[in-house]
Amino acid sequence: MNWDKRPFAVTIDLEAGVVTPAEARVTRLSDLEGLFVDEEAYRQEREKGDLRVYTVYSIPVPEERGQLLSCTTILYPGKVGKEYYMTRGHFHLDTQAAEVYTCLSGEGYLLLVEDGSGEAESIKVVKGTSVYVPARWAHRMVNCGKIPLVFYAVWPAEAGHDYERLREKGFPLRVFEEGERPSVVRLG
Ligand code: PAN
Ligand code: ZN
Repeated sequence: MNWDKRPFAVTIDLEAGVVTPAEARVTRLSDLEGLFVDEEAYRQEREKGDLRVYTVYSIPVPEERGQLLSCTTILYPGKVGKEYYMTRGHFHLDTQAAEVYTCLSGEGYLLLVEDGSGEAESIKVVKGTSVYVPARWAHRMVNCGKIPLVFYAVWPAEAGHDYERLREKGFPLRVFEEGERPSVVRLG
């Protein structure tokens, strides 16, 4: 990255979520093995092809104290069985690092779980909803709509992502389609 500590600007397409200039990273079904509850439905989806689940456009800055990372995420509409497409979700490695998620387009739920107590929350998001994610709360976005769910996130650059810890603990909340409507379900 060409970084000269000068102010800079990017352009965000608010509907599509595309950031220019930025680096895009695509996460596909094959990257999310073990994430969805219905393993048989996952296997069947994989046989159809390796569909995109989400694309992240990152705006890079040095991962140093005081810097802010930001990105858009385009979470495509889709389901594995009855479970809606979602991001992998993570804790931050830095237990003091919070984050803000702002929905630019689409609709869904942000699922959160607190590391110590295991307390869980679901927050409905639509265009314009901005959620403050406190430190120590794992976070995962779910698209319950028929169009891409686009959101913009900002967080401390040295936060780091701990996917493994969330995978081990499991996420207590899931969102399934029930009678053509989303239903937030607590597992276990
Ligand atoms: C977001 C997420 C992004 C993709 O930028 O990293 O939406 O989700 P996963 O990282 O869970 O795959 C963020 O929360 N950054 O901290
Ligand atoms: Zn995060």
